[in-house]
Amino acid sequence: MILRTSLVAAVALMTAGSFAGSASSEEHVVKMMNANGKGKFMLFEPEVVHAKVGDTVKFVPTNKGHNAEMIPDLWPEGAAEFKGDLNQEAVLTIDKPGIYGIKCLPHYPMGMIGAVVAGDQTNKAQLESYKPAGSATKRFEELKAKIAQ
Ligand SMILES: [Cu+2]
Repeated sequence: MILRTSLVAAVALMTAGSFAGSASSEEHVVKMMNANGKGKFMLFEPEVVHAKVGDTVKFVPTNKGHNAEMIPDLWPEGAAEFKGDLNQEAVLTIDKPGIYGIKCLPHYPMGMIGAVVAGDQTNKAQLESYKPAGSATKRFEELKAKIAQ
């Protein structure tokens, strides 16, 4: 009798997660998703992150086909530019107070936008002047309500 034993090799990927930073700075995580199970498709979850200067926001490709990059018309003056690659994690460092508009390039016309708000909303006027594309308009109205909270 031959006993067949299938060995499953479990490979644990250990990530060295010790980011150098002050003890008070936080890392926020935003998922890039195809659906949230509540009738919303192509989204950042959460859509709005309330952070503080010095924090980081990590955008994680929970589903494929997404990226995270800056909305140039909704970006704090002097803040570093930000553009994540498709299907890749991208980490935004909050170096200035203000409102950071984020979009997924492929799904921007479907309304895949988000925002990070940190400290004083120095560029609040951009919330009024920014004109999103296509059906991003509806999402942007929701976004504004969440930014105001
Ligand atoms: Cu997307």
